[in-house]
Amino acid sequence: MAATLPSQRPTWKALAARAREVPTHHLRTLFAADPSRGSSLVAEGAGLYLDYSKNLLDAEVVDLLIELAAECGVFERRDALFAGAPVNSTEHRAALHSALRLPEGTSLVVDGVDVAAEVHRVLSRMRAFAEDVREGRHTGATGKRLTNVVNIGIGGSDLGPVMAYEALRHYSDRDLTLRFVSNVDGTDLAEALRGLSPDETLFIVSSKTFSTAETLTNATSARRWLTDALGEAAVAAHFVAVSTAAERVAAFGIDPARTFGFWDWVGGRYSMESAIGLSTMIAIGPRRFAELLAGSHAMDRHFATAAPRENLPVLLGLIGVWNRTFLGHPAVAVLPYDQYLHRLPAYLQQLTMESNGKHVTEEGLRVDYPTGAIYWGEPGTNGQHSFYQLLHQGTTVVPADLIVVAQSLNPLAGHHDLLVANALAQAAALAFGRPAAEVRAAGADEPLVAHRQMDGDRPTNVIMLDRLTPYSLGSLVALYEHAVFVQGALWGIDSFDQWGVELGKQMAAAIVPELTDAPTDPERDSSTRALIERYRARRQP
Ligand code: G6Q
Repeated sequence: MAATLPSQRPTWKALAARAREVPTHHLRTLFAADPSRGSSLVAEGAGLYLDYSKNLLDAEVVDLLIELAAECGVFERRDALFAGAPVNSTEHRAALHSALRLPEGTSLVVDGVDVAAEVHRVLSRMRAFAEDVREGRHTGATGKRLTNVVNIGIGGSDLGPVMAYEALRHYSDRDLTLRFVSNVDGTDLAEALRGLSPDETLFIVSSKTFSTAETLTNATSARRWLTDALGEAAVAAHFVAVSTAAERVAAFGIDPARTFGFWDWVGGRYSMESAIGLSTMIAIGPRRFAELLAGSHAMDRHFATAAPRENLPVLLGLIGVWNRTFLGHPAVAVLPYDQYLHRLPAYLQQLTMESNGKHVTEEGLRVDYPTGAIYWGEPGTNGQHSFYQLLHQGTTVVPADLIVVAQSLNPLAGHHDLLVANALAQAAALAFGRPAAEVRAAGADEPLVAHRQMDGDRPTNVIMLDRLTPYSLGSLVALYEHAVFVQGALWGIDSFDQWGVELGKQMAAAIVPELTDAPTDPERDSSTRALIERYRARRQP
């Protein structure tokens, strides 16, 4: 049977028809017509609560979205994902991040290999090393305790570890200093090393392929910084690697006994719970790291087994499709009301946009509907004092996910109620707005009524955690991983490849020699040529 787009399906067309009716409703009228929305359009699982009632949909639309997902094979694909089938079809690989958090003693055999056993072998080596560092048994070349840990990696080998370290700082060993270097801009490494003493510094070079230009350049400079102070022999005690490419690691000079492996079935942006999480484990300790894995595993089980109407990743994913594809909203704002989650928007930017920013289906058909939304954000309440103006009154509707934590880890008198009140108020203000009549009734001067009136009807999800713990963070991360999967599966795209990032990398490699003495490629466009010439004229010797 020839491949077709999901947009050809009658259920898709029924949803498109429902979307055309949306402008005739308002969240005010939807809530007035069904006062139970706030308790019926909600779901709970793996320690998280999702209130999706303030979206422009009703139970019937949710049912249609679930029907469409079923017709598009989303639930079969979910089962294939967990079973280790090659769901990353363009790279012929499984995407088995869920196997990283299988409990010890379980088994999952893929292509004759028990991947769960492999995972626990590596976890046990990570545990031993992390404990040695935390307890000062693994010392530097001069015998000093290694109290500074610098993770060098980029993209998936950086964003997860940074986000997790920041999110779980409360649980981290405060005697340790953790720093993260990703940008090939020398400033990143220079600033990360400022104030650190080489004899107390451990470098973790995190690179799945161990061929990423930025990471190898940073690792080489870090190595020089260390050996200039302590000599070549110090590399063995001060450098470890996390990679699937053992030979390249050895060629760089890192001891294979200090190399922590993972597998090609772990995608970069899905790798924070593999050995790529070594910095996280050193910071919070193996027991807390196990809780992180347990939280993700609980969400995996929830995704695999809960009925679609009660299934958080299914609901969050389908609401994303409704807002992006059927209502046409181009972006999603991620608004964590927890300072510890301040890097979550950056982390989710990669997870969502690198996974679902695709314009062809797995069969290579050009889609005729919008796919992956632009994810961005900042922690509340900071965002409220900057860009929320556009969220409330701008001409682009930006649906938002507000993440609220019930119990503060730093309960200073008066702070947390104010924080939570702001989150709840913003979600309600975005939904219900402020009609002109209300503004007038409040005594506003007539010329200001139009300025002070707010349309509302801005969709939001509220995700509530009881407390930010390794477990709830694991659950939250897996929620988004699987919501992204649901969207990609419905759109018919491969959420696990990233071909779009190749071209720029290749072109940069070709431009490098032209920035010094190689002649400029005459085929280059006039803009790039002129910029190269301008740079060469100003370049530092
Ligand atoms: C993630 C991407 C990408 C990758 C980096 C780093 O899904 O593939 O962000 O993580 O390019 O790659 P290495 O870990 O191989 O250095």
